[in-house]
Amino acid sequence: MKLYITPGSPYARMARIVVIEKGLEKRVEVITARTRAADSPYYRINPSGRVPYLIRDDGVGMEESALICDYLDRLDGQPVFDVPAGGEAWEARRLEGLARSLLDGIAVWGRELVRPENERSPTVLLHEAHRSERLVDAWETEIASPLMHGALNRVQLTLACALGLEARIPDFRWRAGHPRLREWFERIAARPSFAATAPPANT
Ligand SMILES: N[C@@H](CCC(=O)N[C@@H](CS)C(=O)NCC(=O)O)C(=O)O
Repeated sequence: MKLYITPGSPYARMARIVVIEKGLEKRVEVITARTRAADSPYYRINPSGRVPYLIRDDGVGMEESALICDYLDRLDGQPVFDVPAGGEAWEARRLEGLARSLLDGIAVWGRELVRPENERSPTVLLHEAHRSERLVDAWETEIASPLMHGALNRVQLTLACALGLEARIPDFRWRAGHPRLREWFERIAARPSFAATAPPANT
């Protein structure tokens, strides 16, 4: 299988972490794609031009981090990233939505910052900065949920990849005033799979 990524993408990072956590390094070749470039050869592989993108053993390609993570997690028939079923499933999905919301907002913020300075929108930058502040405040409380502790699951994976974008966005300084979230993040960030996939600073 082939997994197309970029080193700075938090969505691709989720899939890369699953590859490592599930010991799939020999089965999944990780390839750096050239995104956001006119006429990139990658567009002939994935028409959307986005990462992550997984080309399965049967040659079929698919995008969307959640789908790819689920697929990789299920290859051995023993998924570990699943959240509980039954009544707790709603709580898990609620928290997953909250983590996704932070991730999506910060991704928009980061995308704005890679544009040439004269093309950046101060309105978008401010909007996303404020959104992230509100969501990080909410997470300082929500992090107490039992779902955010114990075995790594896809809600934790999403939130950790969102918070990890501090490496690429200098103004995303979420740690101050959020001691519980900081402690939680540092525990997750110490895992070899997170350390091996840390995003480079935005240059
Ligand atoms: N909803 C998608 C988002 C993927 C996404 O936005 N990837 C960005 C990198 S963080 C990308 O490939 N951007 C390149 C482009 O927009 O052309 C997912 O969860 O996989």
